[in-house]
Amino acid sequence: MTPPDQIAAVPRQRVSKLLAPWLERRWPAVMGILNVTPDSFSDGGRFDAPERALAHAKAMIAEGADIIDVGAESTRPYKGATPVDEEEEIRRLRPILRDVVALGAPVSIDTMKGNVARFALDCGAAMLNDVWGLQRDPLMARVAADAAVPVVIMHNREAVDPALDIVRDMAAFFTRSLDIAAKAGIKPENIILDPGIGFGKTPQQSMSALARLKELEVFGYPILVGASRKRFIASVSPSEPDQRLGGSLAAHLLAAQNGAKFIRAHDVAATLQALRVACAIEDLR
Ligand code: HH2
Repeated sequence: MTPPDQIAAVPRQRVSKLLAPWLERRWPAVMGILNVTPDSFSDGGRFDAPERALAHAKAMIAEGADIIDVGAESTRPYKGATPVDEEEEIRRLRPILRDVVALGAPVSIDTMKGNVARFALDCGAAMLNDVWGLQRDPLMARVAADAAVPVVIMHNREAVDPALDIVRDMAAFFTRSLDIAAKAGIKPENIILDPGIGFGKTPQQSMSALARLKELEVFGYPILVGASRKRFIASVSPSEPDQRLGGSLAAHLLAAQNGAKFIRAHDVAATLQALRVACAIEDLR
């Protein structure tokens, strides 16, 4: 796949200070998931009490998480989450965010809303993660540009279309997002692309995206993959979300082998161990 003309691959002469050590490392950075929601698909309601949220963040950092990704609105890739307004999202974040930041690991905020992103940055968040790739709220790109922090641009679709070539669809989506980013003044070294496993995709399309991950390299940006506990795993091996560790590890190892530099995962210790062991073996080739 070739990138469309107007977004010729960006050589990263400049590298974000925050991202540089992870981009140079042999195995990907692991982003531990902290959902302070009542309804997330695999852990909804487990960490919405502030003390439990903080304890979970602490545990993930102790397990080696490089980044903590905090989300206060479930995006439920397949079941149709209840959307919440920005006041509710901020109300869920307010009691915990500064305390999570104080633990010392860089914090990313998983939101599609500019005002929530701004609130999180004011609390010390170091990164933005937008599951609508800057295309939902026009304020997001401006907030990201002003703060000059890394931003994850994730592919998403309103509706599933099994007939689509999903990687082609991603190319068109990323072209729009990158155009928005450029116009807002987001620096290329702050951009990370994400195929959005499970979002607006059939299980087959999620697996195609993983199989063809290398095709996204033409854009010239680091890739993040979040396959943790997602439904495509159950399409191969029927299981509930909390029984999908094996499938998550398989998908994340293949993603790492295909160039992913960031892995978003619920199970930090197991994910890091798998990545490091695979890397140690590959080093002996
Ligand atoms: N997946 C989820 C949420 N945010 N962000 C990125 N960049 N990539 C992903 O694949 C991704 C994401 C869905 O997982 P989870 O947070 O566990 O569930 P929920 O959205 O129901 O809270």
